[in-house]
Order: sequence, then C-alpha cells, then structure tokens
Amino acid sequence: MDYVSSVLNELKKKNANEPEFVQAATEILSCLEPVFERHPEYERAGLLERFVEPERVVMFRVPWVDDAGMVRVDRGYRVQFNSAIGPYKGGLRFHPSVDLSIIKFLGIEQVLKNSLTGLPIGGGKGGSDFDPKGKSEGEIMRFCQSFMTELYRHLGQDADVPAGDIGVGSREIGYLFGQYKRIRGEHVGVLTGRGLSYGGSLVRKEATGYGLVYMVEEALGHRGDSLKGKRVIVSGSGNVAIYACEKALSLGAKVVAMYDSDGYIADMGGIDLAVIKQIKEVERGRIREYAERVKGASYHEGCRGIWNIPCDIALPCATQNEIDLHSAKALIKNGVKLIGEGANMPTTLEAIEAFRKAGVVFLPAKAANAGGVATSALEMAQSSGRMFWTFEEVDAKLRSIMSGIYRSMDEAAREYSLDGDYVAGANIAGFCKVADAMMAQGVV
Ligand code: NDP
Ligand code: 2IT
Repeated sequence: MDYVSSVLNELKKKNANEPEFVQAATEILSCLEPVFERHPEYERAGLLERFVEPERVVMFRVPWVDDAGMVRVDRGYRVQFNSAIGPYKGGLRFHPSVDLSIIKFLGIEQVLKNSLTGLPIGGGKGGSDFDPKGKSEGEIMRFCQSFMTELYRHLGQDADVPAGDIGVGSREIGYLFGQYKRIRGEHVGVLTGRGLSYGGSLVRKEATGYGLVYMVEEALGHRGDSLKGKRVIVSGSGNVAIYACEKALSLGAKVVAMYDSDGYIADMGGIDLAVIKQIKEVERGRIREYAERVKGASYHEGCRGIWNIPCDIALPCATQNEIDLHSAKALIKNGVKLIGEGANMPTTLEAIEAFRKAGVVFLPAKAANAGGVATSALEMAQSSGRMFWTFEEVDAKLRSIMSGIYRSMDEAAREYSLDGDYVAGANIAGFCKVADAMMAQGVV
C-alpha cells in the first residue's frame, strides 16, 4: 500500500469516533498522493503522520451561573493544529453540536486555508458546546468570561489568535477580549474581529462573504461570464451568508432563498437584504419573520428543501454537510453552474463527486472562504503596527488575496494535470507550503 493510503487507514482507525475529522482528512489526503510521488523524502521525515496530528489539544471545563442562579457547565476546546507557517489562527465556535471531531476537522482545514492566503498564519480552532440560543446578555457575557479565564493562558498575539465562527460574533469577541485584557493587563491583538473602537479592522465583518463572491466572480470571469442576472441561493443567514448576499447583489445577482436552522424563505423576486439584516443583526430573530414582512415571499419549515429551488449558483454558508448527494442531484438537475463554499465542509464527499462528474465549477471552502481569516491577518498586521487602514485599502488587499488564492489552486491543479479540479488544487497548493516549512524546521 502507498504511503498516503497507509497514513489515512491508520488515521481512520485511531479516530474512528471522529467522523467529521475523518471526512476532512479523507478529502485532503486523497488529493496528496501525486505530491508524495514527487517528494519521496517526505515519507522518511514522517511528514504526513505529523501533519494529521494536532500539535496540541486543550479541553477544559467552563462553569458559569445562569440568570436563575444555577451553575451550568459546558466544555471548552482549543486545538492548536499546526504552527509551521505562523502563530495558530482560527475561529471559536459556540454551538451545541461542537465536539472534538468538529473542532479537529475545522482545525485541519484551517491549516491549509491559512497557508493558501499566503500570509504568515498557522492553523487552530476552538469553541464550546455552549448553546447561545435563548440566553440573556448577562449569561452570554458570563459564559465568555469563564471561557476566557481558562483559555487566556494558551493564547498570545504571537502564539495563538482566535476569532469568531458560528455563534461567536462581535458581541462575544468583545466580552472575550475584555476578559483577556483584564487578566493579562495587555491591550494587544490577541483576538481578531474586534470592534472598530478597540483595535478591529474595517472589512473584517464583511470579509468572508465578500471574499467568497470575489472568487465566484473571478471564476465566472475566466469563463467569459459574470454574476449579473444570476439566480443565487445563499444558505444560512449569519455573518458569512449576509455579506455574501450583499456583495452578490451589488454585482447584479438575484438572491432567491436563504435559511436559518429552522427553515428557509424563498423570494423569487429577489431577497430584500435590509429586511434580513434587521431581523438577524438587529433583532436576533428567526428568518420565518421575513415572509411575514415581505409580500410574495414564502417560508418553509426545514432546511433541505432549499436545494430544490432552481438556481445558477449555490453558496452554502451555514454549516458542515448541508449539501448531501440527494441535494446535489437536485441542484444538478435544475442546472446549477457553480458551487462556492462559504461554510466549512458544507458539501459531503459523495456530493462533491457528483458535482465533479456533472462538470459543475466547484470552489472549495478552504479557498473560497479564506477571505475572513486573511482579513484577520490584516487586522493582526494593523494591531502590531499601530495602524488603521481605510475600507478601500483593506478591501483592495482582500480582493488581491482572493485572486492570488484562485491562481494558486488553479495552477496547482494544472501542474498535476487535474485542470479545473479546485479541490485537488487547493489541497495541494495549501499543503506544499506547510510541508516546505515543516521540512525546514526539523523533527518538531
Ligand atoms: P453565524 O453564527 O453568524 O451564522 C450561522 C448561520 O448558519 C445561521 O443562520 C445559523 O442558523 C445557520 N446554521 C448553523 N448551524 C446550522 C445547522 N446545523 N443547520 C442549519 N443551519 C445552521 O456563523 P458564520 O456565518 O460566521 O459561519 C457560517 C459558516 O461559515 C460556518 O461553517 C463557519 O465555519 C464558516 N466560516 C466563517 C467565517 C467567519 O469569518 N465568520 C470564516 C470562514 C468560514 P441559526 O441561527 O438558526 O442557528
Ligand atoms: O473558518 C474560518 O476561517 C473562520 N472562522 C475565521 C478564522 C479567523 O481567524 O478569522
């Protein structure tokens, strides 16, 4: 058996109870065989065994007191996956589904994504199974403070720099930062996604969604096409979804459907984003309210049905495994031309294969959603340089980074005669830089 397959088999045995981590690792490793054929020296160096094993996993108790005076306990995680290229960097997720498997899959993806940005950031991820839904402001703050009271000792502006992810937005980053600063007595760039009044960067809020759409526009442009007049489905209605929607609309597309975890809205005339922002960002409400406020829109319980709506472009921006084989078949049947992954691993392995066979352009998460972490790295640069760039400056850098990522994955795919296979291209291009840095640093 070849080296890559034997490492993957061992990984599956060792992590049999971590299905999401096994899924992400399978996708990555199944693209890397040609790299190892060119670099036989990697096997002797145990490079792949080291690459798939996180440098460190921290798991901790997060006790907090609810509004009724009851003590609650959640579980916290930080997986410091790989620091070959730079300090660990990656978001924190607060969602009841969070477990070690989810954090490790997000961590290994982050290592390659951060490498693709071309910026000096390693990969990490963290979070908790704390459920922010239905909690009061006070409960959210006390949870964040307790979480940071343990996590702070593992962080540092040159060691590990978290940011947001599902359930962690600007409010939570504020509470986490306040507690870090209080414990350490240092006002430094140890978290990104901070508010603009205390060290944040312009464009960070919009960056993941905007970056995704910049890459979609670039991929269409190379095919003599554009977003103008395209029907787009954007799943989710959180940070990534809202700003993907905003940029797609500004480039002339029509967004026809979105969802939250309860159900989806369809508005074939084109979604009114101002109403979505009011419900989601201001009121923290449910998406069903959109159909109550906008004439002609409909609401449907459950999420999966969204993929039966005819569209030209699908942008899954909610969570892992949103598009399974069944949904992929429906999208293909309705003539979808391009999938751009805003969420992390939103497409199952079988669905990716179906899109590949059908010739659908597929922009994988680690490339397509890298605009968020790239802008986080720009926030780190501004913090340490005590600078503040304008919106236009940061946006121009984001655009150029997304374009660079598209070029690297496209070129890597061509170099290995896999033209247009961006899953392979992104994995190979991301991995090669990490491998080079790891080889240079010896057995660590
Ligand atoms: P948010 O918490 O802002 O929004 C998440 C959205 O997805 C909400 O609409 C939420 O609905 C929905 N959602 C979450 N879980 C499920 C589920 N199990 N089924 C259906 N819908 C669900 O998170 P973000 O927008 O920040 O993150 C979205 C995705 O993008 C994640 O995969 C994240 O890892 C990825 N990502 C985020 C980046 C960032 O900068 N924030 C950067 C790169 C990737 P509800 O409110 O009902 O739970
Ligand atoms: O998945 C991701 O890239 C993020 N959640 C953003 C990470 C970051 O450090 O900005």
